[in-house]
Amino acid sequence: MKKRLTLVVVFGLFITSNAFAGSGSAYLPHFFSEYHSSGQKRPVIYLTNITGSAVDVTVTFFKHDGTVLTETDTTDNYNGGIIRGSSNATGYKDYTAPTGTTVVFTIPAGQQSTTYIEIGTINTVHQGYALIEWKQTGNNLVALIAEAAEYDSAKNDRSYHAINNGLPF
Ligand SMILES: [Ca+2]
Repeated sequence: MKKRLTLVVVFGLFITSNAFAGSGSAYLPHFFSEYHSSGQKRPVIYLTNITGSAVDVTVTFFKHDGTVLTETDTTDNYNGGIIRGSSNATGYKDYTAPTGTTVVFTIPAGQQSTTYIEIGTINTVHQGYALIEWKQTGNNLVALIAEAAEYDSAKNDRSYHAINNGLPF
């Protein structure tokens, strides 16, 4: 009887820990980045944490051939290399991001962070799609709202596209 009770308690703890861990994901259907003699096109993803606590984020850019776009700079620099971000993201890792991902970082409660591709090699193009994933301790069903932009330096202009139809995920 005592052994059965112990099993019930352990199983109950397992269920509880899973029930209070939030996660979600959304796709950016397409990105295009280019660096040529007359300027560059730079894809930007704006992610806003709409919850009251920090959210851990992973962004993976898949190239058109299905391989993962990874940082060429050999440091976790949010302001250098081809993968970039904003200074308010904590725990920023692009060079040492887990295998199979492009960049990981944490967005503080209520804040907005950006991540973008800035190619530094002339006549280089990357295009494909991106997967945005988040996780958080707590029971929030949604945590982020997101929008993407394509910045065109030749026109000094941006075009914006809502991710997940602008709905929280
Ligand atoms: Ca970088």
